[in-house]
Amino acid sequence: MSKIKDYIEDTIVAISTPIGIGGIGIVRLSGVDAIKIAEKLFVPRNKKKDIKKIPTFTVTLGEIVEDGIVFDEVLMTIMRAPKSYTCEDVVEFSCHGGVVILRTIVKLCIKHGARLAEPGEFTKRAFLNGRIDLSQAESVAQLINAKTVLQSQFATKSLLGITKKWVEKIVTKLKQIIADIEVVIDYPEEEKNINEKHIKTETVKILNLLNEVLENSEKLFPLLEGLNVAIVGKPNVGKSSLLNILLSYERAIISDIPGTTRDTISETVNINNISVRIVDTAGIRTHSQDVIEKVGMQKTEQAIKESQVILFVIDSKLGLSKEDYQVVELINIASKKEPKKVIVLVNKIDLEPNFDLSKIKVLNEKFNNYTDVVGALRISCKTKEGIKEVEKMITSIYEMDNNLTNNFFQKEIQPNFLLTNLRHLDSVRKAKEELENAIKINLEIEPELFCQNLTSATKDLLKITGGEFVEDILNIIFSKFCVGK
Ligand SMILES: Nc1nc2c(ncn2[C@@H]2O[C@H](COP(=O)(O)OP(=O)(O)OP(=O)(O)O)[C@@H](O)[C@H]2O)c(=O)[nH]1
Ligand SMILES: [Mg+2]
Repeated sequence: MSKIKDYIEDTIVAISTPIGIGGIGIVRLSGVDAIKIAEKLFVPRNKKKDIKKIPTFTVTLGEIVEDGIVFDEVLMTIMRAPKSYTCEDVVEFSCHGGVVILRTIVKLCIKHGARLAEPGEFTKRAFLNGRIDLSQAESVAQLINAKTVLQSQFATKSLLGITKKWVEKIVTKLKQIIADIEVVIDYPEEEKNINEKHIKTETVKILNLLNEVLENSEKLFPLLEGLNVAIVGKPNVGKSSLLNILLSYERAIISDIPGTTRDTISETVNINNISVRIVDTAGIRTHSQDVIEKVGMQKTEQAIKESQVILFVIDSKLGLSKEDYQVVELINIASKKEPKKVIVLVNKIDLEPNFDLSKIKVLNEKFNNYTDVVGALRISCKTKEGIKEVEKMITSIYEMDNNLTNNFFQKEIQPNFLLTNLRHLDSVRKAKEELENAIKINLEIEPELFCQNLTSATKDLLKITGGEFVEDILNIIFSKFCVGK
């Protein structure tokens, strides 16, 4: 611990807002010298104000001045220890949001004794100083990186301590059982018997709690992670046009020249609360001799392999051709490794308003058993006809795959508590194994072994909150943060 203590004796500084141009940008200082450093840089507009005496959580207008040069007009917020984000003295300068000005103010802070913060170091200090546990610290990163409303909601719950409380509840129960057995082991002269039935029942109850959370989390985890969707088809059918519509902005180049898209383009978008990664691919024409086009084709194949859902785009004006069957072939090959759901989209329906979907029924016979054609839709990327239906079909596949009902997104049927962090899931799985082994033990014969298993389970669970922490784990966790958080 001494290493950690030394480590938090210095004062850190970083730009806490994204690097770029914005209305405001925030420079954050934290540590024992934060206020002393602020005094050297900041001149309050009201010259009579003494920075040392400014009350906590108040905002003061002033300027950043060095050697008589005014660098910016800023608002300074002081949050005094221990009631601050890091539990240390924190000073935040809300500056004008320009890269040069923010970097200059950071440099001035460093000149006056601060050190540039490492990624996640403010949150790490909040953890090391005991304000939050490790699960809460990790949920800060999850919240910042959330791509869907649902992801952010679960991250917020964890940030507010739901994971911490769940772990504490289970650990208390485990410790109670361990204590009950140890009393008998330590004081055999009292001739108390171990109530094996009671202890096993209580252990099974805990095991059930772990199983319930694991089951819910494993079922819903993919939902939070999102879905991979590939748009495939022969050249010029409107794949890139579809990508742009689903993203609501002009991401890919569109042209009437076949072979416009040569590389794969992927973007993540929120469709009905599900995080969907959409990959636009190069139009498939397997006979091409062009080297770049051949590489593009390999990338298309790869994109199909990595997706659960394929949007197979066809041109209504041209109808089915040899090239469409080549697309089917490629999907079939990829499906053997992992089954695919295919939605056939007949595009450019504005040009062929009477297109009858029964015309493409023949496709069904061409797909192999691993490929599930879930539906066919008539769409137009020009008039946007049918696009809402495409989105609905993607969502419904997802909900069916995950045994979810349409009501999932209504709060009342969401499980109250989920583990949305792989590290936490792993710890619970390990704890579960320990308990499963424990209940097989004959308590009369091997009470110590039973206690050992329960103690290991406790340690596994405490790794979630950092009650049992290893510095390596800390370094891995916080290195994934952005600087300034
Ligand atoms: N009329 C009409 N034209 C469309 C529609 N969708 C796409 N187009 C046109 O079709 C042409 C090809 O569109 P893209 O989106 O570039 O097609 P692509 O499948 O990505 O083509 P490649 O990248 O070459 O494989 C462009 O001129 C589009 O404007 C549609 O629904 N109706
Ligand atoms: Mg394209």
